[in-house]
Amino acid sequence: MQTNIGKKAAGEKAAEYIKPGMTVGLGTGSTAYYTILRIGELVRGGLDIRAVATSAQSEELAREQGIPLVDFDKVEKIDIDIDGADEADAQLQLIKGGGGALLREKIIAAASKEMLVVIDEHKLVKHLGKFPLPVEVVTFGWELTFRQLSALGAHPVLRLKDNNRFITDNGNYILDCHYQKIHNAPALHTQLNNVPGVVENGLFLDYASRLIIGHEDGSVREIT
Ligand code: ABF
Repeated sequence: MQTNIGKKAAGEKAAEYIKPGMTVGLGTGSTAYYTILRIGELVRGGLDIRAVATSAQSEELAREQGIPLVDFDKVEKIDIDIDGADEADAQLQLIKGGGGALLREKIIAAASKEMLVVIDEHKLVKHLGKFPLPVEVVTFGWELTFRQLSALGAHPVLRLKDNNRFITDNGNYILDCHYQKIHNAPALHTQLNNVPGVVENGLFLDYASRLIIGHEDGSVREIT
């Protein structure tokens, strides 16, 4: 994978917030990838932490790096969750789920005292919505769910992978909804999650406590 300097800078910076004894949420995606590599270095250097992964992909990477993992059901609270995003605005509102892990990511984020979001500069937007909003739906009756989302103006598209239906770690489908611009994210979040068959959507509203933005020159700035 070609190194994205901004993602690497942001991902590694986030690891500086981890303290000994913490329980850490490990995000999914190509920016959180650098965080996990850095945490692996710190653990091998003696940092005593334990981690919960937001996806099978991140769990595998963490194991390879020697990061101690714990089952989420054995965890009371996560101290810091570090994850990527597909879009973020200056109010730290996010669209996530481009990697298909949004359900576990949101569960982990909700269980965390702090959520650090690591992005490169291209993810910072004025208005959410240009990136299609991922919506996770159960496979049972998904066509009806699709039609109901269409009737709400969501312009859903069933996500495919290698010409097959993409299946999440939880055995569900993803419908990517094309809004172009989201005007009232809280209202949309409620509307989507009230549609029978919808499990969760990729709007992460009021979860993030810190946005770490990496630039192509390797510099990093933060919004809290
Ligand atoms: C993950 O990070 C997903 O929710 C999101 O799709 C992904 C995208 O970020 P990156 O550009 O870092 O791969 O949390």
